[in-house]
Amino acid sequence: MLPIILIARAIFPEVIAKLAQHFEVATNQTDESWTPAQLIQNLQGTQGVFTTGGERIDAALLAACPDLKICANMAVGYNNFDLKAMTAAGVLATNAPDVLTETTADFGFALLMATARRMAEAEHFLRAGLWTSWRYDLLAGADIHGSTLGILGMGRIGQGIAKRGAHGFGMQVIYHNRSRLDLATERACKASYVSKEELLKAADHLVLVLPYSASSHHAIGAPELAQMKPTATLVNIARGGIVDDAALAMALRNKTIAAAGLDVFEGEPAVHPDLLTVPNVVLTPHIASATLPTRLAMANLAADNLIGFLKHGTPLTPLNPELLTKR
Ligand code: 8YV
Repeated sequence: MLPIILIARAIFPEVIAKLAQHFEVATNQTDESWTPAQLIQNLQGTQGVFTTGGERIDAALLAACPDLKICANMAVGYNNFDLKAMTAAGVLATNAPDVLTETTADFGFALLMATARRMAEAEHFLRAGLWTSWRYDLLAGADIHGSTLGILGMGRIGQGIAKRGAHGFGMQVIYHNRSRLDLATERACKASYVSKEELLKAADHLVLVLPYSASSHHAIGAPELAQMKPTATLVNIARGGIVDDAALAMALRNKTIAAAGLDVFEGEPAVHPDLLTVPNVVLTPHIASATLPTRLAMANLAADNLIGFLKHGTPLTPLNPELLTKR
């Protein structure tokens, strides 16, 4: 009998077809997010689940799904997984790193540029028919070339953004991270390690690329925003909850900082109503990894993790590999 797997949201038909060569595949035909209870119900009797980043896998779910052996996330971030509970329950977790690094770094840089150069505001202005004459400071923004790029969270995507800034735009790059990078990586990124306080004070453009956890919750709130330059740009492509969105909306309204670009939100897809009413913020619906080739590569990696583990015991990108040695 083939192992049974569940794909929790709609994904590429060719990836479903690939999985169907190895498993009995159940899918979420409606593509609506299931409630935890619905997810548990649909997981009964399944050995593997293909998750897309929004499905919470925690101790309660694991206790209710005793057949589950692997959860394969189609995302590099895995804050939807309670990894400790999964490891305790003997359930393997995998994510989808690397394949999205450059695409996501492209988007982070694009969002930085759109934000600093006020592109969304300018387009709304034009569409509203407000462009009636030239003015010396019309929608004037901040320079990117030659400015100081700050990066909070210097993993693969952070490094990709640093390289774009340093090599493409002559930016001075500073970063803060849980641990300092080795010298060769710092050199390749032309990046200098600074304290978080120094980063907040010195960055002209601050990009957040750190993982979400209890310790990064509201890493940027009112006290941190107050330390930034009034001319600064803040970009969040990491996770909702890293920024205190209510405090940010107030800081944007009061011009504590000049502008923000946000791809992720606390409680998304809901967006804090105050952010919708401030003009100096560019808002996008969590699309930093969204190019078709990259999303396909992410889906294939999640699928290959399911196949690798359930068929051969060798997943490609395990998050709790200690379970493999115990098998
Ligand atoms: C995903 C992401 O699209 O990989 C991540 O961590 O944030 C995005 O690339 C999102 O998690 C939904 O799958």
